[in-house]
Amino acid sequence: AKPQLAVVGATGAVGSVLLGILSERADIWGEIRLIASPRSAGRKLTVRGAEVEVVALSEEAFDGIDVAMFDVPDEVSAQWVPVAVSKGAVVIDNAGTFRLDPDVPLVVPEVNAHAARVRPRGIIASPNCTTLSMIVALGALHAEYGLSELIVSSYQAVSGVGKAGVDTLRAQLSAVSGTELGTTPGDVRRAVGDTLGPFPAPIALNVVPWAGSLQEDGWSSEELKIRDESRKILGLPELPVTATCVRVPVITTHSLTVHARFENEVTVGGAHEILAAAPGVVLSDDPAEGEYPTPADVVGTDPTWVGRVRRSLDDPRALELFVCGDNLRKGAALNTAQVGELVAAELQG
Ligand code: 2RA
Repeated sequence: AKPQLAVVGATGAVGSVLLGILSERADIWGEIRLIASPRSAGRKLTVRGAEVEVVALSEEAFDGIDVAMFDVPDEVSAQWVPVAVSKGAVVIDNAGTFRLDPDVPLVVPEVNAHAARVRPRGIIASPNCTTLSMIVALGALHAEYGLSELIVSSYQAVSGVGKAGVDTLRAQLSAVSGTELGTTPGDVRRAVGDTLGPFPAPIALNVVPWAGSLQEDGWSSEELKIRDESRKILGLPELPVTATCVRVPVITTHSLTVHARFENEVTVGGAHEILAAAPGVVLSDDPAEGEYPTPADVVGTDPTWVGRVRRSLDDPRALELFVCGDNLRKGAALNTAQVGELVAAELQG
């Protein structure tokens, strides 16, 4: 029999994208049960072309479920993932709660699919969207050249903080459009007034060097996630990683500049070959023709897009890259769906 799937957080930003992805991909699931907070119970959502009624999160909601995909805040995941596991489900969790637990594999199918089979707690974690937006390309380069250091800067879209982020950018854009703002200190800030929403500074006509919460010594949670998660996924616990995370006025699709240093000398031609052949990666790198990825072109697509591949001028072992990935698709929902497919194949095999 086909495995029974539950989607927990079906009505959220990532949940909605996940229902679309489950409808597009091979139909490997028996029932797809939609679960959300009691306040969303009773709503009807479309999945695989049919309307399905959302049920409230409860212990009974997991009856008969083989695989549960969670797209909920950390505290909801901490409370309910163990419940789903106790009811016999394998959980694929998108929250930060279990990602660094040594008994929970952190899986990106193109990079470390093998890790999904060893899950002592019955949980598989899916990485943060910023890590996911670059790691498929880096995994391919690492497999060939051996990664020895990573320095990245992110250019993160506002949908990374959910609907409030998107609503805030849209409201601020209408407050500044058709004006002469952006020419004197504070003029944009005054125009957007108290509509900063989830951001610490105006996000329209601006870039903000901050994403996530404040951690020790001035680092942001988002920067530490890139470091910790990349190390775990690549199996390089000592890898030197430095990240600076920046929010930009883009709705969806995170971008990163990457300085990647390797054990061995690299060439642009070699890197092009590896990236062009890597599953889940699209190489778009012809600057003479104005060809490189941008969020406006990448949004809504599945792969990790890579361009601006250069060998570092002062280091024959290092590459510079520009990478874009849709933070709601590969950055969240798609990776969850792909991990689910690995588990389903295993349960049926
Ligand atoms: C962000 N990566 O973009 C985060 C969401 N987990 O804010």
